[in-house]
Amino acid sequence: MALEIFWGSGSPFSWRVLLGAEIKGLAYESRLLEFSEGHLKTPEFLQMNPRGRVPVIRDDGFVLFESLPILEYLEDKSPQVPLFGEDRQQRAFVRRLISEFENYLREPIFNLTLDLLRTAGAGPPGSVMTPGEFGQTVKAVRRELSIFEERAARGTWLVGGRPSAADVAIYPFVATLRHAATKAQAQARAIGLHSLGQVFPGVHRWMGLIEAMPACERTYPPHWRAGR
Ligand SMILES: N[C@@H](CCC(=O)N[C@@H](CS)C(=O)NCC(=O)O)C(=O)O
Repeated sequence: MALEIFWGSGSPFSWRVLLGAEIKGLAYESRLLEFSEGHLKTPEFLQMNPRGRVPVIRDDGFVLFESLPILEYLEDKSPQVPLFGEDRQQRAFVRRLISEFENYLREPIFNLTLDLLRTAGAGPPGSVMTPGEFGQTVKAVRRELSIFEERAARGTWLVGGRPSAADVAIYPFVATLRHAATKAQAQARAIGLHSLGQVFPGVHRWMGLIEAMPACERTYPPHWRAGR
């Protein structure tokens, strides 16, 4: 059985896996699940991932969830187009950038994204943050994006001369924040994140590199394309 990828539209964790598979040129069966239809909470899906979350892959009967281990699995399965660097130092650098993102930026950027979407009436169920939480989260996102801006300002891939797992792991979250900012324009303007290009020109240029890849076009969240 071919590699299957179970994913959700607009899920940055899922987007990581789709982007990785596309960049590697892997053949896969796309299994798009609908959050609102309860597809992630069916007994069949919960058997694959008891947390009821995407992404999940199934490869010849082997089931794996958690986006970053999935990227590592795809790398081992198909090392010809490397996502984790071409030598030991590049590999360490890719992992360091992912680790920094996971530890310092992923939570605040994702929480801010969800909050902007909820404010705009477009997010998943859940309550919006208190003003105090919101302020702290914005501060953390701006601080970490400023640090990331220094790396992105070179206008190249984050590591080496090709897209790596660092680009793949980070881009979907920044793109999802940008999308949320277009939905909640007044709030985004109030916190100075309405135009990433103005505030973080390096990040904006780096996003352009990724967006020029056919892999990005092919994995662009379908419900965004439909204007939702
Ligand atoms: N740590 C997981 C996070 C996966 C995750 O939170 N996915 C979200 C979509 S962005 C999900 O499936 N949420 C469904 C739910 O919580 O019911 C990963 O890296 O794959």
